[in-house]
Amino acid sequence: MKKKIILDCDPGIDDALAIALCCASDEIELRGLTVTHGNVPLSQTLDNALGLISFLGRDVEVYRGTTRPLIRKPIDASNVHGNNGLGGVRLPLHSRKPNSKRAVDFIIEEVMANPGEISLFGIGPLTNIALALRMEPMLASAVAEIVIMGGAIGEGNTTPAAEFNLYADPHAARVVFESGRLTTMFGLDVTHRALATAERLAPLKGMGNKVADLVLGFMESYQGFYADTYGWDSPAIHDMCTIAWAIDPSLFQTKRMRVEVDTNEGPNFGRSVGDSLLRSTDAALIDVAFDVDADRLFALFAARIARYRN
Ligand SMILES: [Ca+2]
Repeated sequence: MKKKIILDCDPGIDDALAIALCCASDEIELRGLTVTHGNVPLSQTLDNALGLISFLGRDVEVYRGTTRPLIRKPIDASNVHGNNGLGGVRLPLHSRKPNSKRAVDFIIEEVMANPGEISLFGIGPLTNIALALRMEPMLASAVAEIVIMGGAIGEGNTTPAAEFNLYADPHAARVVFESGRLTTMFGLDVTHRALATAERLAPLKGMGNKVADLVLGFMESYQGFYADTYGWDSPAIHDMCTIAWAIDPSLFQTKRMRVEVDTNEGPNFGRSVGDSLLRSTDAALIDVAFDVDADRLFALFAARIARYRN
């Protein structure tokens, strides 16, 4: 049976890879893209989502989400993703418009109309999902699962303690972690093991399709940040891990942990604190991904990108 997904995103280079994989995979029924502020401001993430769906030639509705976090001051990651959120790579002009329904209303209506069937995948700051959980108290019991790219049990990337998606809205993340429906977390512990090396990207070269060429353009621009920050030859493709897992969970190893989000302002603001010994009985009990068969993940990705036709 197909997994029915609402993808809440902030494209974002790695979001773009996740969307491209999602739209080429018949294991997934993408019910809609809801867009949030995040890597760049909402006006840009929304336009990127619309431009990507148009470029991929898919008939998926895009919903406008929140422009700001719940409480904290807005931040972005344009230092990683460039001012346009796509590493300066330009998508062709498009005429797509967002659906007139708000993202939070769409999430609530779609989940409540299909109880137990819809998975919410959050691959940006979790503001939209948190607001939906607060607006509709029955949402948590009606959603099939919530899966996120976010957090880090180990070191963060935006601060030493915090990963970007959680740091960009720690209060929203806390609402999601405390909802009882977060099942699986793909944090830096695993996404930093999914690096787009030259060998893993090689099948995309000469594929002769425009989506493969777009991905290679993204990776080239993305590479600079990883070289400058970490001294790595290859960038991480964070968000794409969630969709790869939805297609083939055997790519990943997970560990059941209790995890909570620190919302105290200070050095641990936005940190996801993991407890592998399950001592903190109030914290969310979730599966934390910590390893991936990255060669097989990229083989899957390349095979799916090959399905696009110019
Ligand atoms: Ca993202």
